[in-house]
Amino acid sequence: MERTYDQVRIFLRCMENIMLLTQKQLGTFYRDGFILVEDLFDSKEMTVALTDMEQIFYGKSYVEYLEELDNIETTGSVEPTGIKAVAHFGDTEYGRAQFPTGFDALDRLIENEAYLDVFAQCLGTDDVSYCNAHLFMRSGPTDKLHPEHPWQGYHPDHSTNTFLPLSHAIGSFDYVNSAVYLHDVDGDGAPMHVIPGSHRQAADVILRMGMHWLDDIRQVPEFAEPVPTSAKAGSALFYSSYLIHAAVPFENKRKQRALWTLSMARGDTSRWTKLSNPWSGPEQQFFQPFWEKATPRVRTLFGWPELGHAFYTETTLKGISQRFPNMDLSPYQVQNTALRNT
Ligand SMILES: O=C(O)CCC(=O)C(=O)O
Ligand SMILES: [Fe+2]
Repeated sequence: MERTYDQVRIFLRCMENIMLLTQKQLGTFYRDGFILVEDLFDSKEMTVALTDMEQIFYGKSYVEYLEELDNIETTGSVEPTGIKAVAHFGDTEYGRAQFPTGFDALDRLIENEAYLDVFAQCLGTDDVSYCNAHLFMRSGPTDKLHPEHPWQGYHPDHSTNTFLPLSHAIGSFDYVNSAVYLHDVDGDGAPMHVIPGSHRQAADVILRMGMHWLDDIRQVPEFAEPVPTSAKAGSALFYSSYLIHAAVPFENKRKQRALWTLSMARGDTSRWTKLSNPWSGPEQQFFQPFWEKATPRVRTLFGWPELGHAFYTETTLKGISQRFPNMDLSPYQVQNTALRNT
């Protein structure tokens, strides 16, 4: 019911505001699992934001950083001089990459109404919940984020914000990631590569391959060809947290790639979809065995969907047992069967 009401309201807003996605664009987002939307942000705004982002990552402008690098290389000895790698998205010696950074030109990007409207459209609801945002810098001269071969490094980003596995229920249990382009990202500037439609295939492929980071997409014949997400400054990319994608190397190593990124979920999944949960990172070694033994009621205290929740299906239960091999999942199965029989 609620979803239908949301859709009608979004449709009405669509008629008032041309910045919103058309039904056709929204269809593309559902079909492909991603969409690039141009001109959501003003180019002057992007330039100011980029200047601040460069300060945070380099302590100076990128042009000055490159000049310094060139000087090191020409005045250095015969042996290549070691240069410090620039961080991708962690905090740096010059500033904070995690939201809020303390720089208005970066932090206030989240207040763009058209951007938030498109986010709500992609999520299919106005009940939108913040997961995390951060600055994502890739710096050509020192970048090592990409895998060695073009068939490697493919993965979904889903686990950044949840301890639960992927499901088939796209539009309910995935969330939406977004990147705002602070400058043009051309083909030679390491645009992220995405596999159109893979958000629908990901749950099964990950179960079949038994891993979240796929070693070799050539072993997944059902995948479409990866495509680059090149776009102009002021554009934003929106993609499902189930979409399979990878980093590629810079063809032009003098370029940088500066993105402002934000992930948001549907409010009704927000208890188990948000960043910095105590169950990830070093805490996981304690939470995993604890949850494996806990009752479903206690798991729910920590955000797990309650018994009988539509999240629990054959696919997600298999995914849960991959992550929590010692968990007795029979209560979830029994409940599901009981529900199906009523
Ligand atoms: O930067 C890219 O192009 C992709 C990186 C990525 O997928 C990740 O860090 O999760
Ligand atoms: Fe990723």
